[in-house]
Amino acid sequence: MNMQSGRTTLSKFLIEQLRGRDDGADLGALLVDVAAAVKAIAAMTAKGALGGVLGALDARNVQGETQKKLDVLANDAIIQGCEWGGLVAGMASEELEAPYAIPAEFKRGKFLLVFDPLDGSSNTDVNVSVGTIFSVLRHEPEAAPAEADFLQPGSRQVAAGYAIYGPATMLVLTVGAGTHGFTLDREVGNFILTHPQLAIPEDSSEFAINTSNERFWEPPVQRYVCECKAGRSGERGRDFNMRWIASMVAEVHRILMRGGVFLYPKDTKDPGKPGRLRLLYEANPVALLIEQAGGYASTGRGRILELEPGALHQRVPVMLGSRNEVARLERYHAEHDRGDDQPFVSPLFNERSLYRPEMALGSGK
Ligand code: AFP
Repeated sequence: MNMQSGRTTLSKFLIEQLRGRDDGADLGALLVDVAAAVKAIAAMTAKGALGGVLGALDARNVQGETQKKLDVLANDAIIQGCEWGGLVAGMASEELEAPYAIPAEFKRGKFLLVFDPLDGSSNTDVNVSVGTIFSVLRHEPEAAPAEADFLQPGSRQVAAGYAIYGPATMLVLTVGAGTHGFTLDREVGNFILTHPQLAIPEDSSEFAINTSNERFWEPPVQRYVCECKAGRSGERGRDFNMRWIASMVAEVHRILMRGGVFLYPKDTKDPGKPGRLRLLYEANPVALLIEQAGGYASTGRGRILELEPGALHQRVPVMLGSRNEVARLERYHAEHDRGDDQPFVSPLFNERSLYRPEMALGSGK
């Protein structure tokens, strides 16, 4: 397969990568439709305040989160770009409580498209990189899909990807044969292959987590982060760097470019939530991209891609990136669950502080 970085367009790449697959032509056509919607979203985000699309709506989405104007516009761009081509049987979005049924005027296809139209949207008003995350599943039956048809484990994705609207707009995707990055040539309007076959280093000294939640984390996460902060003076014997952009797509992109680990663990701040990130349209697609690039994606207690979804907007704990760092996190969780870990008390709970483990582990106050 002749893939020239800097020359190969997305369409040519998909023709080559999907040649010979029984669903190849339709899958490629769907990804081209998604890429077209991404270009429309890129144009909207690039206008910033000049486009009149910043700010929040007086509305909340199914997650109970304030909806940004761009959340809705990005959602509509994907729906309108992908509903008519006879390639999808149905769609599901972070912004829609129930799955989107393809209007009767359009033919249904054999794929389900699941997406977060604008991840990191709390950053749009402060001009920080945001993204679109998408996942493609199969739906063979002729009948319109029910919600249960979307509840497939991430290992059954036939494609996954994200767009990152940063200084450059990039599309990063996998069709099951590696993870590859494309950069939008704005003058021509083409996505050009610039980062073929991305590979994540097995080791890293860079972690990303919202440390303001530290007192609410489970002990194995507190232990891991505490050791990273202790640097060369502690267990790890080397210094670590920390990043937090509050836009998962940007964190994942950095990890695909240079390694690292991203954590959004479950915390006791809201005991009813097993995590912040949604399984079907955030965790699963990025988990596939990370693992296709040689990394690993876990809940801390198991591989994300093997989870059987129980609900469309289900949340999960997410720890992903450099394989050896995520394996260490799983080991810490296993030791904790077996009661083998030393009674780890984070420095947060030392004699001088107001916090005691019984406060943090139980009530979360
Ligand atoms: P928004 O889309 O509501 O901005 O949430 C983004 C996100 O789901 C993920 O992209 C970030 O990593 C995470 O939330 C940021 O969470 P914090 O607000 O706790 O930093």
